[in-house]
Amino acid sequence: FKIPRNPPPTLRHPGNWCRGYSHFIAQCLIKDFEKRPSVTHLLEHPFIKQAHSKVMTLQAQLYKKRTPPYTLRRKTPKEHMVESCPDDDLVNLEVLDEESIIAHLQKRYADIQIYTYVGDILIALNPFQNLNIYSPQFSTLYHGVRRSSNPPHIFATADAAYQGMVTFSKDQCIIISGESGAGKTESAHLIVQHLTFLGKANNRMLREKILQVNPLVEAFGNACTAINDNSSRFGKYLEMKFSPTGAVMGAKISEYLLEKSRVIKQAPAEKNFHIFYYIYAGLYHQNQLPEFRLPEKIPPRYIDNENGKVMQDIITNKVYKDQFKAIQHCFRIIGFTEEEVNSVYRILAAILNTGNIEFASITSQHQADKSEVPNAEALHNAADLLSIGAEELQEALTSHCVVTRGETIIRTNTVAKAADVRDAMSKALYGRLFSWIVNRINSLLQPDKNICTPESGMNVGILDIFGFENFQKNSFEQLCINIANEQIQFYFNQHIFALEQVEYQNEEIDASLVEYEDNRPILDMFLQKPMGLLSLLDEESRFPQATDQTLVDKFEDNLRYKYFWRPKRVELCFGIQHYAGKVLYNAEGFLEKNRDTLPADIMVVLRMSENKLLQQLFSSPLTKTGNLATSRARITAASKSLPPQLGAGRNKVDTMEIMHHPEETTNMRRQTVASYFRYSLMDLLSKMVVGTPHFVRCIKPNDDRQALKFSRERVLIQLRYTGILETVNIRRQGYSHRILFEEFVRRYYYLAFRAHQMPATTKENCIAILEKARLDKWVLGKTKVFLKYYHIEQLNLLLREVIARVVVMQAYTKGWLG
Ligand code: AOV
Ligand code: MG
Repeated sequence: FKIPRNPPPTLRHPGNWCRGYSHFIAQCLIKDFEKRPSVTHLLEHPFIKQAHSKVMTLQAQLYKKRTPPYTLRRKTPKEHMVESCPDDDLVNLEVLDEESIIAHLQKRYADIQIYTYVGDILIALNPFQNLNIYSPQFSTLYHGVRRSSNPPHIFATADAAYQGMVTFSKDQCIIISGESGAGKTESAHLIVQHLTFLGKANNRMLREKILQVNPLVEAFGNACTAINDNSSRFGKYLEMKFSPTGAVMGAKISEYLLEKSRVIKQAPAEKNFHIFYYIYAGLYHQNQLPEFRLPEKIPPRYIDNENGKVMQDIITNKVYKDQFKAIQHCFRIIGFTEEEVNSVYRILAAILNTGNIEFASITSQHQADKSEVPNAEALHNAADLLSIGAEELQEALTSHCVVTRGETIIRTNTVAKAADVRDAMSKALYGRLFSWIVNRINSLLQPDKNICTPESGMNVGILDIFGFENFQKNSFEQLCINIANEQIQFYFNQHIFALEQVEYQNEEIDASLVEYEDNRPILDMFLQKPMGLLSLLDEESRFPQATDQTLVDKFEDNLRYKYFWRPKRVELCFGIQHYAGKVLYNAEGFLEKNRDTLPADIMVVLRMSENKLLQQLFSSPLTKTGNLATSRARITAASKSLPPQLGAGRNKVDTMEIMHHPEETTNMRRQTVASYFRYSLMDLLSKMVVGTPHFVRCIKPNDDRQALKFSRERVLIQLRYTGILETVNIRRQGYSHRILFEEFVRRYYYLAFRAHQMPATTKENCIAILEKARLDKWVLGKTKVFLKYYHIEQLNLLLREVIARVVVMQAYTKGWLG
């Protein structure tokens, strides 16, 4: 075998050649020794033997309860091609119905096999216990090997994304979905962990930094809810940037729709964002509470959801104290300055003090309703922490300017209005602080432009949003969260079912169609303009006289869908039949939450702060997606590749409006949360559609968060609404990969032709390659090769084997193997 002078592009990445080669050679040789008698003797080599025994030990660990573990044995040629433990993939099940799928998953769950494939899709059952299968040794085990060599694992999915990126220089995205508490965020962490392992940069600092991003952002964006103690209250798309050779270079987060209302109020038995408890405990133990004007005995109102009990918890709960340390560590490692961190703490403490400001009525006969702050302590504390004047703050809270016919009139606020203004200010402070932290992380983790330009770099995006929610009482936040999930489900359907079937028809391929539950009508009901639910909400939000009651009436009059209903006797309620189940919403506060206004008076006061960070937060509208022009260009570009309904109404989006935070009051028409939300969804999709998607579907086996408990009903519901059964079907029957003839020849000609002679990109040459690779069940369309999901892996592995031969040859020539 000759090492080619000029290897094809796919082999050119040095990263492919040498990264982890020892382990890799071992795996190649062990797995394929029967095919290569000439190298069998290498198995006796101490170096290979050692690597082999390491692999075996790790596998035995994975299969703790399963017998027999994979053993080294000769495989039949057929087995060799579709080599796998058939149990690992639902597609291999002989009987395909709900009953057998569920029994299968249940059996696996009892064996602590939480992961199962459906073709190229990974199902992850929440184990609700710590499993010993995520150490770096396991990352090594899953690195760059045939997927079927090991049991299904989240690392295998991360690995597939990474290999796809390096081999084909194409962006990838991993979409994690599932209901609240199903394990999305944990999965996202594990993926980041494995990707940082794979993308080993020489720069250890950078890896450290990237690993701190999730914990930091989640301290600010996650909270304890009735369903999940660490529930994500925002959507997160984390892009990990890699150099052309696959070394990790940086990262970027985009955040979506933080549930700001949590800052001022939480449902019973729920909590505020984690960070408030962390800093409270941390400052308490460092005797710094007085410095940040935080009371030691009576907890601030915003975090006191249990009649004062929280204080005891903060003092005694070691977790909070430790988390505070961890957060300080995150800030430091990522590169925030001490001054910045201090400002962040001050703003958080200011928010807590703001919540304690109370108002009393001083209405007299001659005056309109007027309020004052009877106890000035909290007011002064908040003002001091924000470096603004207490007088001005009180003014802005208790009165507002109105400009009519060129004249400025000052109107007083009622007690209720003043309290609303106060809460709006707290929400705005927190929301902007959160965005600022995210932006700051992004600028600190930007790839070095000299090494990795946006053109040459590639990325793997990881989507982890808030899961589908159905509480006792559901409000505006749940509605937005559930619409976002509706959209992700739609994206999944498009990818798995719709686009695939459209292509069969275009290419005149005869393939049976799979029926699936299309949730597009529901999505239309929400997003359509001008008669969708969000548009109606916006319209109603513009009427000053509108009430939540008139809003629900408007919904009822206009939303003529079977997915919408109005229960009798419950005035403010309406129901929606989501893809994932029926949810009853309570419209109380919808209009206010959607308007999300921050009075200009407050804005003016905050802008005058002497605190640099605060000035930044309020001086200019924070742009979330960076430069206006590039953002607009990207959306336009992406929308071309979007199925028409994905960005419902996208052409009408006014980007000027979009770049402002919803609460921003400007001369422009005010941006509502709903319209901002619609834009965010689109922005998110525009990022996702450019990459090759990988899906992880998290499933919650029970509602009690108990290990080893498998509720058949609960799992069945989730399997149904996520369309797993249909997915199994289409993965069995369909062709999930469709590659243009040119592209196919360019990628794989090396398998059938000589390295230096790139053959013509014809159908015949495609056939030659496919036959040489001994694949079966492929089909040729008019312009594309249609492949089953497992073909891609087989082809890539064949390619890798070619590389392996080169590596072994090199090892020989360099004398590494003696
Ligand atoms: P979510 O992200 O899907 O919910 P999480 O990822 O926060 O759910 O998971 C909930 C809890 O399940 C975690 O706090 C862990 O205790 C446990 N868990 C999940 N996956 C694993 C795992 N692989 N190993 C061990 N424990 C796990 V929400 O953010 O609420 O939609 O908005
Ligand atoms: Mg989460």
